[in-house]
Amino acid sequence: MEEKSMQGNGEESFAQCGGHSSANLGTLVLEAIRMWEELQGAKGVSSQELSKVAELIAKAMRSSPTVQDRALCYSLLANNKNLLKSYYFEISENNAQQQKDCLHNGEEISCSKASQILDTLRINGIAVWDGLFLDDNIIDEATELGKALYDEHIEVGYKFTSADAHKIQAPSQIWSQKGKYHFTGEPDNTQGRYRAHFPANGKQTENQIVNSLFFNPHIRSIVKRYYQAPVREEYFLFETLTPAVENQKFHFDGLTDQMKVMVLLEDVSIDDGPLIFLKKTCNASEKLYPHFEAWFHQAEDHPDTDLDALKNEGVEQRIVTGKKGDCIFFDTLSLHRGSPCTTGIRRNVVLTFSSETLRTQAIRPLIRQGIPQELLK
Ligand SMILES: O=C(O)CCC(=O)C(=O)O
Ligand SMILES: [Fe+2]
Repeated sequence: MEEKSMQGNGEESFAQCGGHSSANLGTLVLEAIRMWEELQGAKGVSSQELSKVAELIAKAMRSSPTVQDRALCYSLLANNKNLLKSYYFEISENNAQQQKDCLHNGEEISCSKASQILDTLRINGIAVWDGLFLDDNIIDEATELGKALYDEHIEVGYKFTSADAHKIQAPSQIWSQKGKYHFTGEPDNTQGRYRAHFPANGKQTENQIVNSLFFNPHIRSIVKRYYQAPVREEYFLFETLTPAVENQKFHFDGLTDQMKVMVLLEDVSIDDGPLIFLKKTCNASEKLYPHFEAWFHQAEDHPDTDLDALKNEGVEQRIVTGKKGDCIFFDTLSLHRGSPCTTGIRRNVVLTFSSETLRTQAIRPLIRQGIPQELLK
């Protein structure tokens, strides 16, 4: 980590804010800090003024900020609740605008069913393409592979659930004919949930079954049009859920734009641990803000969700049971949770896409884990 030494340049206030000289900071960040400090002298700060500062920070974060820029902006937002809230609404609004602006000149949608899925997805944050893979051999092939990976995990798992496993980097990283992947399962993951992860990072994996699902043109086209921004295949999961009692809390998966596409390999009934999703939670709102705030501070846990209050605002809960071959698209910046299998087993795969939206660009540099602790105030 390169860090230039502090120089006395008379910019006391910048040093107080982030402990760095202005020589290290981008112009937009300096402008934001200057404006923020001027506002501190004023009696009250209006919401327009807050969003002006937020806008400057967002612009700075989208233009290759240095680690000092990022640390300073993180600290500024983390220490000023009203500014953080304004930032949340600002970057969500930027995304909404980006989607509107691009809607008229996007690529062609593959078919009318895909258009329907896209419309529903925009309203609800979730849409199900029933039987997209019905009668497709790929489902049976993926099921066989998922079972083989689970069996392998159970063997490898015994080796790596000892106390020492946590000290080893990626303890269960495996290279085999099946490709490069790693497992998580008890006790690392929540109860009864086993996952084989295939990283893709925008490229084909070494496994052809994974690739033919992950690079399906209908799916990619829907995800790309949903965001109206570049999308990237991040990682692919084979999931096996076995009976458990633990319930997940409602959560977002992170702060950046991400879509998960769950393909059911077998029928999923209410006993098989279906996904639980809150429709119409894909847009920023006062009620969702506590979840954003918790993630921003990297809190240990998500806050409890006041379901009744959300329902009063038109939010509906969907318990996503379904049939083998169904394909469930969901925006992971909407509230959702896993539910435990009571008696059954759930087998499915999950395709995870990220998108380089204006929101993603404004928030990624501010993810706390990515900023050296010693630069944070
Ligand atoms: O497996 C599920 O039903 C949902 C788990 C979850 O929260 C996720 O995959 O993001
Ligand atoms: Fe999740």
